[in-house]
Amino acid sequence: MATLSGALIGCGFFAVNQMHGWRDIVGASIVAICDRDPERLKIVGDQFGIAKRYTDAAEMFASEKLDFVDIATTVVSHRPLVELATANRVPAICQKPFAPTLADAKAMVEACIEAGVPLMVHENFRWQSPIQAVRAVLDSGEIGTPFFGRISFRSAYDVFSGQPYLATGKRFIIEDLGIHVLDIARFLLGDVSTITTRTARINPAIAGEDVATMLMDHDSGATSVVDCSYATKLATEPFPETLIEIDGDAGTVRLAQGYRLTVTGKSGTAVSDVSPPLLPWASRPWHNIQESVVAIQKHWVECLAKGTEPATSGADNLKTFALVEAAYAGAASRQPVQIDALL
Ligand code: NAD
Ligand code: 89Y
Repeated sequence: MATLSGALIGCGFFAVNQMHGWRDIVGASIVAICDRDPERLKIVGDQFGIAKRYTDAAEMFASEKLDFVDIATTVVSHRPLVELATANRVPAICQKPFAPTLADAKAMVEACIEAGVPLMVHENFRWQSPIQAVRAVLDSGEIGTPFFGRISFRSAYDVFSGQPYLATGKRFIIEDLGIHVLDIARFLLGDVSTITTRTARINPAIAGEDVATMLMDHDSGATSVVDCSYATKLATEPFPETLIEIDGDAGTVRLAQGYRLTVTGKSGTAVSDVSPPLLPWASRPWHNIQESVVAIQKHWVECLAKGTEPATSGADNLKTFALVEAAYAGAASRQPVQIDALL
């Protein structure tokens, strides 16, 4: 397989994981990087030995012959950068949250479809190996047909020191973290018809909500609760583990803190350790997320090679993003929100 030439835009806090990921992947390599901040450009360029460096993305597209671009900037720049990639006919990966609004996200998907340019949202949480292990249990039929799920992320980890912008936005936990947990709910239980949401802000030092509880009806008939908090102090800090409970008509699956998977089903009860591997460049507790970065980037390279649609394509991610918009609307109105009406 020929090696794909990629470029990365946005050399900030999280992009370093993506750069490590690209270094681990056969079949793709990063040939150029871009950041409007020369200091970040130098840090990442020097760390990963990338000579071609740009402070302007348009200039990079004009100068480089690229097979794909990996957009790792924060949300406000996602639409202009995806549109720039599309105008240059370069397949694009875009970090989450996909866009500031669902209308922007739809326009981005439309632009890529019209230009015939592949687009994947870097929605990596469903690629975490413990989450994939839960999905494999469901696929095995061991617990039968799911009728209930709880997908839970509760922590008091200080995410603000690494990502200070998270403390200042009017929206916080649903847009930043809940988006992943909602996507996991879709991944495990299927698409959603209705969502009911309650939010709270417990930490007085931040602008947005840091607690969200969402009740969802899935098209399959299952009901789920997605609950997220960055205001939950626990004896052992679980960051960044997503805990999962799914009840099926033939059994149950539980992903508990410490990556302990318990399956009770047609063949009895089995307990296993589904801890993610600690990659050589990774560091605890982020290793779970870091491994999923490699997995989703590998998936992208495979999809480009085969000409198939990525699991978290732009079009797919509209359904996750609609849940985010619906959650905020429903938290404000205190009414259930129908998802189909938004799509
Ligand atoms: P950051 O602020 O540390 O880095 C963003 C970088 O992009 C900055 O260096 C900035 O100068 C650069 N930039 C912004 N606009 C640009 C433009 N138009 N052209 C060139 N460079 C530009 O942010 P971060 O914490 O690394 O987050 C980046 C994105 O990654 C966010 O959307 C965040 O939600 C997401 N993120 C995802 C995960 C995950 O697990 N998927 C985890 C953390 C962060
Ligand atoms: O930005 C968030 C994400 O995507 O994963 C965890 C995080 O870094 C903080 O909530």
